[in-house]
Amino acid sequence: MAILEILEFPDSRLRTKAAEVTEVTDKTRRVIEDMFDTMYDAPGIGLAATQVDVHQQIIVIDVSEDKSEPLVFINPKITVLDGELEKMQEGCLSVPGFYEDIERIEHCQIDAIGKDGQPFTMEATGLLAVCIQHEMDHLDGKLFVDYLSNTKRDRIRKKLEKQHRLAAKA
Ligand code: GNR
Ligand code: NI
Repeated sequence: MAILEILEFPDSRLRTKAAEVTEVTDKTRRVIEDMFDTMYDAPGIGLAATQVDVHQQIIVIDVSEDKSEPLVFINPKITVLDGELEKMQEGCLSVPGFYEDIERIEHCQIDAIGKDGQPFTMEATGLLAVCIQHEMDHLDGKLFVDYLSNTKRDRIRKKLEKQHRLAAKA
C-alpha cells in the first residue's frame, strides 16, 4: 500500500504528455496498485498516472457507489459514438476545491489494454464517459481548467499558488 503525492495546478509536470506503455510488467501493475490506493484515499473516482508524476498512459477509475468496480485503462483510445454533449460539474484532485461545469461527449467507446496486458473495448455513457475523457486529458497534459475563461483559470491559479506558499511555510 502506497499513497503517492498528487501534483497540483499549476505544476508544469501536469503538462507532460504521457508515453505509450510498450509492455505491461509487474512494475506497471505496482504503479496501478499505488494509483488505486492514492485514488481511494483522496478520495476520487479516477486518477491518471500524470497526476502522480508517472508519464505513461495509465488510468484508473471507479465510479461505483461502494468502490467495488476498479477499472484500468492502458493506452486508451476514444471513439465518439454519439456527437451529443452533456454538461457535468467536474472537479479534479490536481485542482482541489474548485468545481465547474464542463461539456463532454455523452457516449463513447474506449479501446485500451487491461492490467493483464489484454486489449479490450468498452462503451461508456454518463459519469464514466465524463471521467474517462477527464483522465485522457490528463495523459495529454490537459486540465479541466483549460476549458474555462482565462479570467477564471487565473483566479483559480492564484488561489492555489497562495495555498501552496502557505503550505510551504507551515
Ligand atoms: O474525483 C474526481 N471526480 C470527478 C468528478 C467529475 C468529473 C471528473 C472527475 S475526476 C476526479 C478525480 C481526478 O482528478 N481525476 O483526474
Ligand atoms: Ni483530474
